[in-house]
Amino acid sequence: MKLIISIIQDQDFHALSEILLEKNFRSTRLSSTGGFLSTGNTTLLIGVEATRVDEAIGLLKQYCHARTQLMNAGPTTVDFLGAMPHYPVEVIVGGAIIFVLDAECIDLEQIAKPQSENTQP
Ligand code: 2BA
Repeated sequence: MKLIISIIQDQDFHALSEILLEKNFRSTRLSSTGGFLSTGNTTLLIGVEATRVDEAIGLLKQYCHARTQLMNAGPTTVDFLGAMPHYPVEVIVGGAIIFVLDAECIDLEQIAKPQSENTQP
């Protein structure tokens, strides 16, 4: 089993989650924040059989798009003298950042006995 961790832009989540459901992939969405831009993004956890990793990555590539985002560059030495305003810099974000990890899945729901069978007589 593999665990795909993918960081995507919030705007791509809706269409991607629909196709993942349609293709019978299970996923969990985490709200996350990029370390560089400090803006919100989405981290998806997708547990999948090793044989379906390529298919899942194909969907991520197809449904997650690169976009440009403007960020204000930090102050320069000249800024401190009040001579130059901050200037916007274009940053290309996405499509999807993808990590694939080996994983074991322990489904407690399936191995635990029902509550009534565990109670003392
Ligand atoms: P952020 O860290 O907010 O980065 C947003 C975009 O800023 C990045 O897009 C990249 O184009 C640029 N960027 C990031 N760090 C930079 C730096 N030190 N210098 C110049 N430009 C920089 P993506 O590469 O598509 O990344 C999108 C988001 O995916 C990132 O948001 C971060 O949340 C995550 N990410 C990317 N690479 C990662 C990694 N190696 N490990 C963990 N998370 C990662």
